[in-house]
Amino acid sequence: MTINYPQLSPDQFAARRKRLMESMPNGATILTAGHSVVRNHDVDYEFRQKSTFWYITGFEEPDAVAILRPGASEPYVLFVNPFDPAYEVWVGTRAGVDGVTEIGVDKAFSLEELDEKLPELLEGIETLHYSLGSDTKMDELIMKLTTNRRLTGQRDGKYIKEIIDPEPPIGQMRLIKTSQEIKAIESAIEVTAKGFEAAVQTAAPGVYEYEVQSALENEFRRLGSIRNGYPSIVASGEKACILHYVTNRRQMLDGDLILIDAGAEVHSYTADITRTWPVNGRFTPEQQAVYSIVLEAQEHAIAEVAPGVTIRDIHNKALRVIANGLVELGGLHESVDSIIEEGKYMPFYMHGTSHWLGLDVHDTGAYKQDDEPSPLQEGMVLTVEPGIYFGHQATDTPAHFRGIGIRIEDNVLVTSSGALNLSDSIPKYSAS
Ligand SMILES: [Mn+2]
Repeated sequence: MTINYPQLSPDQFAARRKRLMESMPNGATILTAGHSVVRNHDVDYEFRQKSTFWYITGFEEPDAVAILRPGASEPYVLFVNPFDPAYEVWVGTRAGVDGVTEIGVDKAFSLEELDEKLPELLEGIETLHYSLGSDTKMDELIMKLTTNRRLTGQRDGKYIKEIIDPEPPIGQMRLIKTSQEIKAIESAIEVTAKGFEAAVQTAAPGVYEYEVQSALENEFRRLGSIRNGYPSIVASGEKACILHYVTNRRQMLDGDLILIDAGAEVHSYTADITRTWPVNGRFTPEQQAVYSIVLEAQEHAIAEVAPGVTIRDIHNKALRVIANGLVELGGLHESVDSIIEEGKYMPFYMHGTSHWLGLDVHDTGAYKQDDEPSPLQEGMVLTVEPGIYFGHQATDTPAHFRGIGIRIEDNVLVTSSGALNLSDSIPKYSAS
């Protein structure tokens, strides 16, 4: 059973390029694709396109270079790996120069022509929108171009006056999701939900974490998610206190909790879901007490999400419940206000409550504007994921809480009037 999730339509990408060119009308924008990376000997890591490049081009192949020149007769130029009969036999098909004209490119070239064509395409242009340092080969070409233009500029008066990083403004564009993007995220969450169902079925005392990971990700693949949005965290017992634990090799014991933080990727958009539950189906009183606090913190934080509210407001809601809970549990002894003001909760809750979600699990887009937290707007998608961890760093923990790590995470869409928890249907253990 494969679910057919709607692809983003080509006009989405065309609209993004139009917006990009309208917002950067002077000069040219240069965006580079990712490159294959060697894993070992002659084996590469699985390639996944750079998110920003994909966002603007929708092109999945490595090494490509996109040049956007507002006002030019051929504003959208794409350099791609050429058709290669040997590659076709060994690896598979490539779009090639002819193939990409079908995806809205005004003019395509082979990458073999990049060195020669780049100065021609940028002739007379004095402003470059390019992320210096993002691509070694392109960095060199830009340096060479800048140097040459400084010399020829003596004759024609034109030189590269400025190089502006386009990544932050594109990041701001990526923050507000269209209905098609929201649909892709919802599809990713739908697949992730099925994965968690299988994981709950599989987790039990004696089972290894990787077996649960296998059940989870088997559902992802079976339902058409070709890859994860990030490596699955399948952490049992005290491993749950390691925030980005991906070793996933421990054998689960009776009485353990298991924490899974995972997300299927659908059309390059990812879910980011965390659930924590007892592997034998029953909380100990200590686990129950901690879990109840985290769940309450999460409910308070989700209820806070609305246009105009900031991620700091959401974090503060969660923090207050957690600080209060840590006092009740006996982990901390000061007043809730001083725990928050002096950051005494940090050994137990050392991460933020929310981050942006989209093409990247920690999606781009600024969290602050002019030193103030950015107010949420309709169309933003963020996580809400409080946790409490009694790991090695929490030295004053009462002994019976040692090794307990709990996080609960949902993906929330900001709507015109409030918020929609997109992952509400993924079951949570209730607090009582
Ligand atoms: Mn997250």
